[in-house]
Amino acid sequence: MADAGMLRFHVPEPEVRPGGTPDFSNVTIPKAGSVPRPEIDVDPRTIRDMAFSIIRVLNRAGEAVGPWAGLLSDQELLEGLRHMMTLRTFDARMQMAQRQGKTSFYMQHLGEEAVSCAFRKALQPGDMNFPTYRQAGLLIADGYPMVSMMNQIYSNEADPLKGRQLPVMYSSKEHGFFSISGNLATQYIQAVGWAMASAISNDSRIAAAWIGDGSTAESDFHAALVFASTYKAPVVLNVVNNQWAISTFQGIARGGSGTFAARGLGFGIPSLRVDGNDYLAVHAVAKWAVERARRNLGPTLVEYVTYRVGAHSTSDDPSAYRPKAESDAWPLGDPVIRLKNHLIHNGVWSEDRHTQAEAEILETVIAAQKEAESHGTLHAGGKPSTRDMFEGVYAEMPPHLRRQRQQAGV
Ligand SMILES: Cc1ncc(C[n+]2csc(CCOP(=O)(O)OP(=O)(O)O)c2C)c(N)n1
Ligand SMILES: [Mg+2]
Repeated sequence: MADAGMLRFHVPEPEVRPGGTPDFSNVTIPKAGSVPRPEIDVDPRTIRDMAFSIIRVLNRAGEAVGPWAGLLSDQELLEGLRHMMTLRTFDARMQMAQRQGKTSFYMQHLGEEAVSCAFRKALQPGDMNFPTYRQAGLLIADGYPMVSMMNQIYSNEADPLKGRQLPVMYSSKEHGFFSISGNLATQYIQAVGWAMASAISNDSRIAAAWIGDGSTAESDFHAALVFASTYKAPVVLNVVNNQWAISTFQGIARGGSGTFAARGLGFGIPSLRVDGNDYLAVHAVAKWAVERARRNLGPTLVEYVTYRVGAHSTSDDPSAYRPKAESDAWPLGDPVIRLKNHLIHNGVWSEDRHTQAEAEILETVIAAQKEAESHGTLHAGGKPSTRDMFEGVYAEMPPHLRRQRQQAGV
């Protein structure tokens, strides 16, 4: 009681700072296969503890174990591995292209590839994602052309978005990928609204909302949960906890709730945590949540526990705020290596085939890059036409825009 009368301001601090030894001993990792798989119409009140555990399928020996295993064939898993490897190679090439001045900006997915690649395979055509900038795997795993993604990154003459969006802010209605907004969390509430509209019109399509750990501090996140809970919107509420929000550690946005998944409990929303570096676990949990939405059972909140291995973006230097070797100490491993080891364990893959696949994928990505660069890069070659600036906003161009277009002489 010595402090009575003197208030102290509390600011959560990360365990370790640059120069220190990485320490994740506070992250409790349940054994693979140990978390039960409830029926999809389970009473949310009976599974509250799932918001504090981690659903895992792949164990250290590369085996798929427990009640969430067994949904995907070896063929589907091989395809999943290829998607994650493609995203990783795509990232490496585009990161390099930014350093070469071919684009102004890029954001990598290193370490988080399983989240978006595996989630996409749980959806049906017509379902709509409201992604952040760190879910390009949704497009890769759905077969969206890499050339189109690169054209967007280069803002060249073939950019489907005609230079109007920041690089990596793709958009494709056909591939269920809503235009990305740089204003974080705004799309969470839009996803819920889209899902409500789908239910109102007795459609069968569901929505997937996406947000990072840091952005859950925005009020839009909480407003979205109110609407999703009240109207039982057919939506999967995804929170990607990659431990960092640029230089801010996840403890700031999480506050006192213990986990991000626990945020859903106050809204009566079933809330699960899953090993975000385990392709099989991500897919199985996504399937469970998608099925609930499709069967009118309402929203599910899913927290993906993962780690952002790379910098936040090409404008960031993580050595200023976290130990360099922190990603090596991350206890959930690397999603590509874990799925590779599982497929080797299943006898359908080998180190040699993996090396060969890496070379093939690199060749494919480089070919796409060459094609994209033939349409221009940031400072060279073709650009979107100035005329495009006036198009695509109004169904009928208002007179003032027509006048401005004439003045521009295009
Ligand atoms: C409303 C809003 N506030 C701040 C920013 C600047 N900003 C861009 S990314 C970012 C960090 C987001 O972290 P998180 O939500 O954890 O996603 P991650 O980058 O880790 O995937 C911030 C603060 C923004 N774009 N929009
Ligand atoms: Mg984050």
